[in-house]
Amino acid sequence: MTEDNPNTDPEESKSTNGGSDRPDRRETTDDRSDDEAMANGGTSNHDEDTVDEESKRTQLDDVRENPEGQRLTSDHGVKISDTDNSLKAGERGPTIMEDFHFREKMTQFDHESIPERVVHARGTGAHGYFQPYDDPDLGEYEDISELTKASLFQDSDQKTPVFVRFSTVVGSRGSADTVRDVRGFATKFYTEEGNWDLVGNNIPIFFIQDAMEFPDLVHAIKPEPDDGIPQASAAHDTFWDFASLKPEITHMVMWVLSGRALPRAYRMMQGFGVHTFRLINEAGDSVFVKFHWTPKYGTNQLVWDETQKLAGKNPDFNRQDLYNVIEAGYEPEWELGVQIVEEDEADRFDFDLLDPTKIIPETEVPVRPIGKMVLNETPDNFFAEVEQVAFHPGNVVPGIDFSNDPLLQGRLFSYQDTQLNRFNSANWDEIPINRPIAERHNNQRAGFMRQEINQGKVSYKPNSIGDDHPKETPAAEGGYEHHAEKVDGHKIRNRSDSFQDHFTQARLFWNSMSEPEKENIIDAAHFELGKVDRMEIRERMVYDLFNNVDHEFARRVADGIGVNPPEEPGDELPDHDEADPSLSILNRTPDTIETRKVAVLVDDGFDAEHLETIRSTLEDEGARVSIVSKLLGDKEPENGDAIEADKSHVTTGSILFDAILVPGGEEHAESLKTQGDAKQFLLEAFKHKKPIAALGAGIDVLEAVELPDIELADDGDGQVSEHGVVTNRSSDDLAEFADAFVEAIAAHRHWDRSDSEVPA
Ligand code: HDE
Repeated sequence: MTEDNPNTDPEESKSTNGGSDRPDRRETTDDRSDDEAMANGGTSNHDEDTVDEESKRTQLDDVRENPEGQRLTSDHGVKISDTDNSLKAGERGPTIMEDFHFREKMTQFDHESIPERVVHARGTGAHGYFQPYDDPDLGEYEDISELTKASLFQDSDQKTPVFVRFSTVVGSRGSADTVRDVRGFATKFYTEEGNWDLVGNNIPIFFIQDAMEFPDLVHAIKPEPDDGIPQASAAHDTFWDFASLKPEITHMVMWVLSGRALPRAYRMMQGFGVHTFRLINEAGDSVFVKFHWTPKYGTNQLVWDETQKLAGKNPDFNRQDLYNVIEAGYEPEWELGVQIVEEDEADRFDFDLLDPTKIIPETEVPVRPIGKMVLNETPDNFFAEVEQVAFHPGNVVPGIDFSNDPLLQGRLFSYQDTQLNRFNSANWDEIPINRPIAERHNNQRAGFMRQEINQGKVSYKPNSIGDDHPKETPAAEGGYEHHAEKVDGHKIRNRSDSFQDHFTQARLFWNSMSEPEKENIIDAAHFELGKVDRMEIRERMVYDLFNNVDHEFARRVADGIGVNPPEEPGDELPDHDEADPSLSILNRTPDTIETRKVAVLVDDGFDAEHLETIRSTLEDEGARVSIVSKLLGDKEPENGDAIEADKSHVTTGSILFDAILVPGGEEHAESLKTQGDAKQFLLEAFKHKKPIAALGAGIDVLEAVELPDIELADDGDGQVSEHGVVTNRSSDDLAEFADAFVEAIAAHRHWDRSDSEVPA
């Protein structure tokens, strides 16, 4: 199995077939008859009746290229006899202009890159499908069709293909994955009625309320314009200067300082549509909706020290995780949920549904699960799929519509525009990854890199020559019609009074955090603001923003950044102590260890029975187990067969694992006790709150590193389990021991440890 190491040998995970171990998918489409292709107007290989999970794959198959067993050719199909030497006038002479192969090879290379996304430049993606639940519990609504006519939600037997791209926001394409940042969560649904792009984030709110502020926000948070520093980080003066002058940012800042901005994996984070959208049913009735993605593997975070070390040890940590997990056969899954608010109920909240800096608390409106999304296929080609996928919140299908959220309204312009910059053509929607499986027929023509060959004489409407085709479709037959909302107002450049409360929900978020989460937020503020040079910016953050969220919080932040703690609570401190349990990550850890990574520290002389028994339980539960040793090669146990180490200390580290096991065996334990790397592995895992288990003499290694305030099992104690450290001197009941370890891993992190004196 390949592990999360940047130096992974590609040979480990790929075999033949042009470096790919998947079937040559081109074969499947070659069977398609010409008639079929013609019937689809040459634009799609599917008609509406055949849209299913495979539809998008089959369409992509047409353009896959596989070099296995093939000859090298030019771009124009001419076989090449030598691709190492340019054509020269004499052996040591100058290169000749006529060398078309040299010119083509070099020109193609010179033009290989396209502009990176202005935000969300770094990401990764995967294919999968969405499937509605049969008979979801919709509360007062009988059926999903009462809420929306969108066809992808109607039939629980229908799987709609999706492509999802996850991303960081601030860093450039080559930056590290584990920085403190919001994560993008963008889903393209290839529905039979056209593409729907749900372009969301892993945090349910945003920094600003109006699209007009976006360029300022992004300029403030990106590297500073004079020195281009820092990369992929908010910890610098310009971001906090902007923030300290924009109280509307307070709620988002609380989320960004929390563990939400340090996801353990893309498959372990929630996703949100953020804005209020509309659902529209057949009768044309509208309800407001917020979209939620809830991960099957739970919402889990990394700890700060770990993220910083990962950024060096494996900057591709999240990207590689998603790839490896899917390649290993796991299927990351999310539940799609909706919060529904009737139009005439919209005024009952003490915030504005159109304000993107607000959530609808789950204590007020429940999230109703309506379907699931499964990711089950990695891309074949990073550039063609992940880099070229282009999202646009304006891509909606009948049954889904917009609200007047001024941030959303601005996005409806920006995404189309940014794609023109990235692709240099309005034809970006024809690229295979962006092309719908629904048929396309219109009079939009030509332009750079046009792929379609539009037949016929007419490219205008109305026309009589082509019988007025392609014809419009009335709403009753599936044509998109915008919701006929009544709008009446003066033309003004203003912010609604209903957008002015910036602290009530920031306080709700703070109140909803567990004590360790609160400490994480304070530590994060100490880091972020500790890097701000200008004292007045630090002071404004404490006095004008944090002191209006919680007085004690503001004082604790002030203490760590050289600011005088405020004496009194802020003038705008909300008078409430409400909390919403759904906001705490700690309430979102499911009872499963599927996909978790466990390192077993071994050296010669380990107890093979320990290792094999625990390993088989962990693997039965879906965990991934790696043998880690000082050096690679075979390790001889005191009993049983030798095993091969998967990783050595130089090629891995505790930060790449979720849990650690030290089996028994006298000689092996004695050796581990003398290895600084092994001791560091344990101390660091302990400091990062990870579950640790040791058996027999393996406990001696834990004793040697002196874990503070942890009772370890002694002879006759039986099993001892404390703060996620599970130990047993005896091998009498290994099954019980394995179960206790599984339970400790399922808890993910053990926040109740006192580890401040651990040096790691
Ligand atoms: Fe984006 N955003 N955004 N954004 N956004 C882009 O589009 C923009 C916002 C989000 O994986 C850009 O194709 C404006 C909120 C994701 O390809 C650009 C505003 C949310 C992605 C753009 C916002 C998002 C983007 C850059 C304020 C969560 C990555 C490249 C009005 C609901 C999609 C691109 C991918 C990307 C503009 C705010 C999510 C420039 C103007 C709020 C996940 O068009």
